[in-house]
Amino acid sequence: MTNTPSKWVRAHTNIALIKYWGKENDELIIPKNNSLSLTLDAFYTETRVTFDDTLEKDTLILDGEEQTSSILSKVEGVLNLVREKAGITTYALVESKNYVPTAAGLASSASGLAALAGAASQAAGLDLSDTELSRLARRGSGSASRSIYGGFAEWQKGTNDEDSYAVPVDDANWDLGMLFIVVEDAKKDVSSREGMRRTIETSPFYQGWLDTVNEDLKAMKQAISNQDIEEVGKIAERNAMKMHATNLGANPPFTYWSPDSVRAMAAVRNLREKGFTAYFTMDAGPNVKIVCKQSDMRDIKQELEKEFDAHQLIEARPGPGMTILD
Ligand code: 2P0
Repeated sequence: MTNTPSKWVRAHTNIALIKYWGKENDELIIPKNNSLSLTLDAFYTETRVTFDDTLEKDTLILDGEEQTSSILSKVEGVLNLVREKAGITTYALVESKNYVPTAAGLASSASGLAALAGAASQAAGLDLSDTELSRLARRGSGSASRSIYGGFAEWQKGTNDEDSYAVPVDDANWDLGMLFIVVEDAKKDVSSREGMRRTIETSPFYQGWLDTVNEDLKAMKQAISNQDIEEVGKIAERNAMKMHATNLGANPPFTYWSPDSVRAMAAVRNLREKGFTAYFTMDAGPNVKIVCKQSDMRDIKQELEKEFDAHQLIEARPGPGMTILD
């Protein structure tokens, strides 16, 4: 089993419509609240892993370049869990390719850590269930737990390492799309890890988030079962705004919004005035993602091209769960 590469494993990124914001347990990555996401077709990572007894350290090659940053420590965390479970003592070579439209700045730990969980467990000869894969991916990055599944997935927070994992909710095989407005970020980043931690510790608004997120989740699941895109978008937008409001209340305060993010949000409101079903969500960065109808995406793009460059606009549709490639 060792010294033989795994097959390539592909996992797609996901965007949360009910956000994960805050950890109950930092080490195990147990979240404070359940979250719910849509896995997308447009962005994904392919990874293979080789446990190799000639290596002197874990090595991550991403798009042809060796990585040494925080992403390597997340990768090592997942590799350690796999080694422990399989009784392997050698280091691993992790080869990864990110399929993200050029210049989009959308590299995602969700697809990366989910693909790693699949490839590393396979390289180690472990035959894990989807639930076990979701738990393993979660230990690399919380949002990765949801990328095991296609369509809508809910990460059920649970209370410990065993019962905190994602479950599939709906395959999203309906007229739903997501249009990305990719905007420039001039500011220095606050990582989502640091942002969550600071918000929990210092923001008086964080309790308001916790007090209301379950209502949003319940309403979102109802809207999904009704295939009601208008309602899905409305709930996603207000949930995202609440998450971002907690950050403004932190000490020191911070925001992921750039001036162009605000311009993009105004453009989405403008789309609504023109009669489109269009709502936005935002994550730990300045890009704005529009929840809309797939069948409207072309027209919406045309409208937005009056204000943004065509290369800033990227179309995405619901995507599949993790797959092993032949
Ligand atoms: C989400 N985000 O639900 C939320 C919304 C960003 C904003 O999950 O610390 O990279 O590795 O568990 O998963 C980004 O955080 O954080 C994220 P860790 P992760 O998608």
